[in-house]
Amino acid sequence: MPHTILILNGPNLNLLGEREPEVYGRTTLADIASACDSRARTLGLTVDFRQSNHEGELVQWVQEARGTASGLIVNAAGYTTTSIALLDALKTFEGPIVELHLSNIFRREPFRQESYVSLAADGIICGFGASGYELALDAIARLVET
Ligand code: CA2
Repeated sequence: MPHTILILNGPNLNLLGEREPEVYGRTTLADIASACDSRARTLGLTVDFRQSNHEGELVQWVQEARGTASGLIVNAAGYTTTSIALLDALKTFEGPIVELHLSNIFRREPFRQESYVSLAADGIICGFGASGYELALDAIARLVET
């Protein structure tokens, strides 16, 4: 059975490609999901790609991932810097976690750098735009094998 990687996207990422293209690019979330599917196939992985604007739903999905997913890739968007609930859920997950951001949060406002997700993540990929998702899959493929 191939490993399943759950890719979680937080609030407003459903608007990717439609607003603020100068910051987040022109690629839509559907484009990213399809690029992830194809990268995952190459790596021998299965992806479960989701987006929610609701904190509780993201928490629920992390809880459900215990026992069904081998690794998590998380772009928690605005909840990155606010959600202790999401951090608590992530800490219960036993597999590897990669934190992901499209933009380089370290070149942006200081409040974007105070990440709760980082406290549960094995590593962070940020600043590579949409291709960061494929880089995150490459990274997690190595982590699930070790
Ligand atoms: O760079 C990232 O991926 C972020 O996680 C994106 C979040 C931001 O709050 C983080 O600091 C960094 C914002 C996601 C909002 O997505 C939009 C997409 C298109 C148009 C407007 C917002």
